Amino acid sequence: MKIIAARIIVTCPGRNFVTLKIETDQGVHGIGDATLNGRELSVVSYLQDHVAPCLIGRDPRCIEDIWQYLYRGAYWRRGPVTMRAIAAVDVALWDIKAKMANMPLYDLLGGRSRDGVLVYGHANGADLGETVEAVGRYIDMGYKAVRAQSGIPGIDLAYGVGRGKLYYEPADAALPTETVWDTRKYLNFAPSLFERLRETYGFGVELLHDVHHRLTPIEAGQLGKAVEPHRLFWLEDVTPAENQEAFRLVRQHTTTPLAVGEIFNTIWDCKDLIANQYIDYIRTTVVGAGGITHLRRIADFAALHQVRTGAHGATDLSPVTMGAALHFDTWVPNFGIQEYMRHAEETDAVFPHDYVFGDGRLHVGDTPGHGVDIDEALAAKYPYKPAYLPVARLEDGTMWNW
Ligand code: KDG
Ligand code: MG
Repeated sequence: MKIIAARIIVTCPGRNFVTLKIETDQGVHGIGDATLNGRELSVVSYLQDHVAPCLIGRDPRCIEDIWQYLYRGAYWRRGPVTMRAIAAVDVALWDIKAKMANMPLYDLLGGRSRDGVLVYGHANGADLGETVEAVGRYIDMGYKAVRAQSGIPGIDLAYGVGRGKLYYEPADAALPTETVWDTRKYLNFAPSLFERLRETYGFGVELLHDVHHRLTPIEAGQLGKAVEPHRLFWLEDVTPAENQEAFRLVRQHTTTPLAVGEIFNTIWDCKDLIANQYIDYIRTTVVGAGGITHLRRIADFAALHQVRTGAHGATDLSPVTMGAALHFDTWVPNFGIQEYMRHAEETDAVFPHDYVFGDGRLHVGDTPGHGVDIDEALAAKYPYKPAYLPVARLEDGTMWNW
C-alpha cells in the first residue's frame, strides 16, 4: 500500500482552516487538521514544501515510522509549526488505518471506555449579570460543565468575551487588535463572578475559568485561594508555563484544580508539570501535540501521576481535530473533560461529521475512521482571509501576555 498524494486545502468557512488530505493507491483517503490560528500559512508551506514530497510512495500503515521520520528526521524538533504538520499527517494516517480496519478510530485505539465525552461550553457576557444569564442558557441546553468569562469593570475587550454568539472568536482582524490588561481590576472582580454563579445555580454544575496566561505565579495563588469556596472544576492557564517550575508556587497556595497545555507541542513542555503533580489536567490536543501517536504518550505519562486529560477545543481546532479528539477521549482511560466551542454552520457544512451533542456529552459515531470528512467543492468557495489573534498591553503600554 502506498501514499500517492498529499494535498493541503485552505478554506475560511467562518474562520480559517488548514486541512491535509492523504490519498492512497487503494482508494482510501484520510484527513488531518493543521490549523495554527493566526499563523496558518506557515504550516501550509511546511507541509507543502517540506513534508508532502517525503510522503509520496511511503506505506501509510507505518504510522509510527512516519511519525519518527518527520520528528527525528527533520533534525529541527518541536515547535508549533512542525508539530501541527506532523499532527495533520498522523491523524490522516490513523483515519486511513481505521478505515482499512473497518473500525471507528476509538476501537482501534483500544475500545470504548465511556458512553459519551463530557464537554464544557463557553458562556460569556459583557458584565457579571450577562455572564450569569449566559451560564443559565448553557445549563438549559443540557451542559453539565460551563466555562464562564466576563467583561471586567474598567477593562475594555476582556479575554473570552464574544459578541452575542454561542462562542467567542478571538482571531478577529487583519492585524492584531490591541487590548489593555489590568491585573488588579481583574483580581478584584473575578471571585465575585463565581460567588454569584454559585448563589444562582448551586453546586450541581461544573464551573471552569480561563485566566489566559495573565497572572504571575503568586497572583495565581491568590486567585486560586479566593475561588476555593466556589469549587471550580479548574482554573486554566493561570500563568505562562515555559518555566514549568513556576507552577510549584501556585500549587503551594491553592487547592483549586489547575489545567494547562493548549499551547504545548510535546511531552517535553509538560514533563515536570506532570511528574511533580503541579497540575490536575493536561490540555494538549491532537492537532497541537503531534497527533494521536504523541498525545497518547502524554496521556499515558499523565495517568501515572493521576493527571487527567482536558483537551483544548476552541473554534480554531477544526471539526477534524474535534472528531479525532472525541475518539481519543472515548478511549483514553484518564479522561477528564473536553472543551467544546461550537463551530459556525458554514464550518460544519464544509466538514461533515458524525459526532453529536446530547445530555452534556459529545458522542462519536461508528463510521470507520475518525468520522470527519471535507467537502472540497464547498471549501473552495471560502478563500483564506488573514486574521490575527489580539495582543495585550498593560495600561502604561508594556507588552503583556494575551
Ligand atoms: O487560538 C487561540 C484560542 O484557541 C484560545 O485563545 C482559546 O484559550 C482558549 C481556550 O481555552 O479555548
Ligand atoms: Mg485557554
